[in-house]
Parts: sequence; structure tokens; C-alpha cells
Amino acid sequence: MFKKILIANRGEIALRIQRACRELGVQAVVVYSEADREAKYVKLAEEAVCIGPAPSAQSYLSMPAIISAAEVTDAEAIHPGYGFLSENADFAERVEKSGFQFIGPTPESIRIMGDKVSAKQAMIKAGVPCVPGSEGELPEDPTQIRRIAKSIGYPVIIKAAGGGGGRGMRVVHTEAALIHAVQTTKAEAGAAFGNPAVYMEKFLQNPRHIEIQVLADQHRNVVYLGERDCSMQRRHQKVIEEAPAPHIPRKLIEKIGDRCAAACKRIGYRGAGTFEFLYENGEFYFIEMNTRVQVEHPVTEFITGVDIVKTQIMVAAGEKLPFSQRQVQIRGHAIECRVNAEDPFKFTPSPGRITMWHAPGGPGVRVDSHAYTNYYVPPNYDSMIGKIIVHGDTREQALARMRTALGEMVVEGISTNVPLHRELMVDAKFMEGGTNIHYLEEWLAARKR
Ligand code: MV4
Repeated sequence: MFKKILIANRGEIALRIQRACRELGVQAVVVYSEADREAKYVKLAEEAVCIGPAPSAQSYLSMPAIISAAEVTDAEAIHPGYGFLSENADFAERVEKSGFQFIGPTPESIRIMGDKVSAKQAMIKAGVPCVPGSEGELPEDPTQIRRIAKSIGYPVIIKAAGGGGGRGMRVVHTEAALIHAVQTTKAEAGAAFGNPAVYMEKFLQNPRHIEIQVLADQHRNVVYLGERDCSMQRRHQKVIEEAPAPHIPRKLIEKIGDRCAAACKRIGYRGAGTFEFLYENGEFYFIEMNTRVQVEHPVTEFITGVDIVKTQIMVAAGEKLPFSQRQVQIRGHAIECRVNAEDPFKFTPSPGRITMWHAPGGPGVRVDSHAYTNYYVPPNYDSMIGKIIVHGDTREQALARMRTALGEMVVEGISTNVPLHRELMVDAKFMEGGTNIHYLEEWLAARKR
């Protein structure tokens, strides 16, 4: 096992990774920007290095600053968390060339999955079901493009190979609009991602967003840890996640999970990963793979009892997965509400000083947050300041526990979206389970009227 690792992130995930280190007996070095000097994850760390001013580009996104911090503190490995440099293949490569272990997949795996065209081709080859679409990148010839769209059937969606997470996409409903849409998406993709390549898919109108969590070691052992339903989102930002996904047959999940694990084996994947699927009319369609730990990993930890972050560190150190697929048992139901420093219904950011922070507790309640009374939420970063995660024997019990937890949650001094969560937890449709990716935005639009 490593003696010391560096955490190249901030906020709640920097604290989460530190806790895993402590449990493993690994020393943790944290890095922080000038805006995070007084953050809890910095105060709790045995070692902390300031890596630059508040703007991310000069701190959490600065590869030289982070690698120097690892050098001066004699860390052996770097955990990138989520966001920032976590899915940057060049960073992973520089980390390894500098003699550190990157706690994540190989640079090559990150690169393949970062290019959505090569990711999809790898998944088709590995037998993972994908959305019907173009075979790879679209050609230049308009006649050929029209022929591809016709064979898929309208509506279609044009996606940038360098995009992902909702960036660089355009829906096309008619042949008349097709070529202009392709050209515009290509121009935008070239400017935004430095890669004008685009591909085409059948546009699914009312899918759910279901993702499969996997973990792989460096000895070809792979397990999947069930699924998460992340359909409750607004503008591609997830708001509530849960596991298992309501009303999806277990057998179907097992079939898809096995395919994901097999695909990982085939490509020599290591570390934690997430296969994102759209689910519509009883079918799964792969769209993207994330090569990092995700914000919503705690719901999977609750239903499986597996410590995903600890396991990430263990497999990066070369250890074998300490359990097999047969030993992974799903127990009960978990729900996560993301707590954001923002107006609950207008969504304008609300940074500033928290004058009172009281987190809920009790059986089956977990709060992952770096916030506390008197903490100043800096305006420079993502608005998420914590997550409330609950577990129950059934979805109904989990919902009841979340209502109780949200009732106990006190945040004063800034606005948070806790009031939004309180309303959603008593919404009849959400309580039924199985709402699609448009539900939250439609609900918000209806609430305004
Ligand atoms: C789609 C789709 C419908 N059909 N692809 C958006 C984020 C990116 N990961 C992929 N996205 C979508 N791809 C096809 N063929 C609809 C979306 C989509 C979406 C997906 C997941 C969660 C929320 C979403 C919100 C709007 C659109």
C-alpha cells in the first residue's frame, strides 16, 4: 500500500478521499487554492500545500502546480477526485511520467473514453448495446449524411466526439434542417473541443438515465456494483440520484452489468468507472463512459456495502479486488440529494458565509460535506456544498428517512436548494419512481405557473 497520496481536488470529495486514506493508514496531502485556505478538508489534513490563486485554471487545473506539490511532499500517488483534471488523459500521463501512480485508469483508457466515437466503437466491439447511429464519425458528403439519417429515422441527434455530459449536441427533426445542423455542431465542436468530429444517433425522446458502476483491478478482475438512476436532473446537472433504479427488472440489470464487466476486461480497464445508459421501453443504450469516481458514488456504497474510494486506492496500489461478483449483494434502497448553494427555484448561485450549518443524522443517514458553521462558500467553484444520502430497507423507507433528514437540515446565511428537495420528496410522480430525464424541468416549469 502507498505510504502517502496527494488529493488533487477540493471540497467534499477531498474530505471523502481523506477519510478513505485514514482508514487505509495512508497519509494524505491536500492541495488548496487561496480561496480554500480555511476549508475543513484543509484543516483536517496532516499536510496541505497551497497551489495557487482562486481561479481553477491557476490552481486545481494546473498540472505543474499539482505535480510539484506531489514532489515536494514525497507522495507516491495522486487521486484526482471528480471534475478538474480527473478525466484528462494528458494529466494522467504526466503524473505517471513524473513517477507517481495515477489513481484511476490508464491514460489510454481515459483517451479512448474521452473520444465519444472511439468509446462507442469499443463498446459495440465488446457487445455493449448502443444507441443506433452512424458507424463512427460522420463523413463530409451531405448525400451520405442524409442517407445515414434516413436509415436511422428522424429525429436524430448530432453529437461532438469531443463533447459529453450534454455539451456539443443538436437534435434534428427533419431532413431540411440536417446539413446545417451538422455544420453548426462541427464548427462549435472545433472551437470548444479542438476536434470538429461529430457522430449521429437516433434521438430517444423520453429516456431515463441509468448508469452502471464498475470496479477493476490490475489482475483482470472486474465487478459491477449495480446501477444508479440519475434521471432527476436540470440542465445536465444531476439533482437527485438513487439506487437501485425503480421498476427495472433485476435480470435485465444483471445482463447489462455483465456486459459492462466483460467490456472492462476486454479493454484492460482498471479502477472505478461508470457506464452511462439511456433506458427507454425496456431497453438499455450505452451513451458514454466516465473514467472517474462520481459525485453519486455513495448511493452505490450504501446498497452494496463496498467502499468505492478505498477500493480505488487499493487497486491503484496493485492489490486484488477483495471480493468477487458473487459476493456483491444489493441490499435496500439509497437516495442522494445534492445540496447546492443556490436559490432553490431560480437557481442563481448563492455563495457567502454560512452562519449556521446543522447536518442531519440517525440510522441510515450519511452527510458528505466540507461545510460547517462559519464556512465561507467561495464564488469560484461549483455550487455543490454537500450531499445527503439515506439508506432504507425499501424505497419507501429511504424516502421517509430523506424527508426526516431534510427536515433536520439547517443552513443559514446563504440560500440552498434544500426547499426544492423537500418538495420533490413528497411529489406523487417522484414517489412512484421511474420518472424520465425531462421530469424535473417539466415539474419546475409547471410549479412556476
Ligand atoms: C441523448 C439523448 C437522447 N437520444 N442521446 C445528454 C448528456 C449526454 N451524456 C447525452 N445526453 C443525451 N443523449 C440520444 N441518442 C438525450 C440526452 C439528454 C440527457 C441524457 C441524460 C441525462 C439528461 C439528459 C438531458 C437532456 C438530454
